[in-house]
Amino acid sequence: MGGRGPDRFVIDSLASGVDTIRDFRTRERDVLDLSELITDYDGTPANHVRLTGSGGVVQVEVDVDGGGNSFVPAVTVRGDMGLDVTSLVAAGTIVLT
Ligand SMILES: [Ca+2]
Ligand SMILES: [Ca+2]
Repeated sequence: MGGRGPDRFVIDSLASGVDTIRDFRTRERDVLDLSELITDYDGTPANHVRLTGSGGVVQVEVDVDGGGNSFVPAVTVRGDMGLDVTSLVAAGTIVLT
């Protein structure tokens, strides 16, 4: 999954288990698109996405209806994404809408 240059990783279902994205590179403008999962965006990125982990392995959890009260695992991202949800959404690296 993913190669040199920009890749767009679209997560469109939570039903098929948690996949792993390898080689996610923000400097290549790789994008993680979660918009198909978000049913009711509440305007606050951190209410919809929680990033945990470190060392280049990030667990991505999603709260599809916002509020930050019902996170479920969505995908694991290996690479250089980091953990700053607000900045990643502002930069367009993580797409919620
Ligand atoms: Ca890439
Ligand atoms: Ca919720």
